[in-house]
Amino acid sequence: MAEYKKPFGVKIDLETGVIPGAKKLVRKLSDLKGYFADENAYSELLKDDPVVYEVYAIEQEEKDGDLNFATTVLYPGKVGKEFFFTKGHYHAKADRAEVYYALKGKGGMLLQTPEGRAEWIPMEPGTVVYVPPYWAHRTVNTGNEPFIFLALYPADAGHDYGSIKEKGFSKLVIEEGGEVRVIDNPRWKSD
Ligand code: S6P
Ligand code: ZN
Repeated sequence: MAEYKKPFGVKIDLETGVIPGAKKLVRKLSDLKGYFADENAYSELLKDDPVVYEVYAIEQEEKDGDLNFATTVLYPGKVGKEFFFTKGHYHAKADRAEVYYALKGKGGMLLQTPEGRAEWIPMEPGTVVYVPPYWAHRTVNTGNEPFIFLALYPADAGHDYGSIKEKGFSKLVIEEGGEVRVIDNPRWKSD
């Protein structure tokens, strides 16, 4: 017989992104060593070691069929010309998809196949992004206030950070002349 969990509702604070009762994770600049293109700018900013993003997650046991959800509060800032971003990951179960819903601020999502084919999707409050199976995904704050969004993902998706940590994305999201630009990553090498 099925085991019935108790349904529940929670209210996301739409100003701060906080989900009451959620597990909180904090990522500071020091947790993102090697991720940004401009290493001198990174070292300089590391003296302050700002918080880059926080995640509030309500997660279930890693079982097929169940769902997790989490908000992310991605702070505004840049390392050199490159906007603050989340680490980015594939799912450990690579065929697991995900949906994002933007709540506050301005940003976008960089997605990439393992071969390095990239897509950039701008996001503002109300934007829903479908992350298909097999695509790595990273969010980027291109605005001046916290960029807050909700993510819904299978409970058994897991995270695979390794390849993005090593190789990054094939594109960088930078500010140039007051504009948001998506450019080729000069350090990107396909296998
Ligand atoms: C989980 C989902 C998000 C991210 C969060 C932080 O599948 O995609 O909740 O975990 O935005 O990003 P990252 O890349 O550090 O996990
Ligand atoms: Zn994910």
